[in-house]
Amino acid sequence: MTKPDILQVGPYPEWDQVPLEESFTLHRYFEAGDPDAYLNSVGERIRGIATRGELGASRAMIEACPNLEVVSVYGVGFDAVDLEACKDHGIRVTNTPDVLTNDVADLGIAMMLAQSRGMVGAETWVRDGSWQAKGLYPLKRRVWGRKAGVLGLGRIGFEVAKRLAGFDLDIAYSDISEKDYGQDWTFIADPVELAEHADFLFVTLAASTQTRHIVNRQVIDAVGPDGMIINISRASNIDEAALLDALESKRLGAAALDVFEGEPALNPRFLELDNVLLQPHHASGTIETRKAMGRLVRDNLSAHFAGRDLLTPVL
Ligand code: 8YV
Repeated sequence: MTKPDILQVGPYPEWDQVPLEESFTLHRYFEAGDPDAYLNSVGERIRGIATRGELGASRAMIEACPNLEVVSVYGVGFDAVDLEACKDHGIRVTNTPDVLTNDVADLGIAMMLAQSRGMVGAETWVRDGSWQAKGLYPLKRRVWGRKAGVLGLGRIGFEVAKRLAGFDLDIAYSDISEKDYGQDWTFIADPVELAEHADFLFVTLAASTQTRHIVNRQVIDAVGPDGMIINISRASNIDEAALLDALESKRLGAAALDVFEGEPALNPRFLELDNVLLQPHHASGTIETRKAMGRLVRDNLSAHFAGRDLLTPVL
């Protein structure tokens, strides 16, 4: 049986690459010197696209593949896939929910702790001899017992809130509607009011055109000079220019960010700031989770081409 032709948009670890190649003929878009010319040359043959959350698939890419049937995303976020284009052409879309939820929540909590307690600076303080030369490291802010706001109580937001409860934080959340999880968490629909409540505002919503810049200047100012914004979702959920202004002027106390507009390039203004913790979009970046994500990408593709139900369909 001939293997279905798959356009591979970004690299995967070897443990995914090998089994993918056993089942499919892969066309490595990410290695093409001239991506448009490459797409023109292979487009006709492509029946599936294997992509990653942050890379997605544009309308131009989708429409360059007239025989495309399915897009399989290595990631829970599918905001970078042009879903309208997929609907227009009857193309299925899958993602990798659930398997990454706990790791993403863990990193959000770790970022809050690291930034609030100044762990990165404290590590440098030890390594560069400042401890011996200058004495005690400057005091930082407590985490336990303070107030948290979770913007988006989906799978990841829920796991973040569960963990925050372990630190005795007073937890409020915002979502489209109140959730009945039997927890003692306060529902505050309005993001500005949620931010007023929060010392730590976690941004955990799935990104879409509706959520673009939901964390705007007003929300940022409501978190305030004593507060911190932690983003483990997508950069587009925050007005990044407003965030930078607020961090620079200290109208916002701190931020801990795993995602950036235009990543992996990022606005150089971030690099000048001492009140921000920067992470390279690796909230799901553990060996265990990435293996589970890779398997789900393959299993969805295999299910589709075998005519079985998709495991985790988006469309
Ligand atoms: C991944 C992600 O870092 O799940 C998502 O939506 O953005 C992340 O888990 C990414 O997809 C890996 O390339």
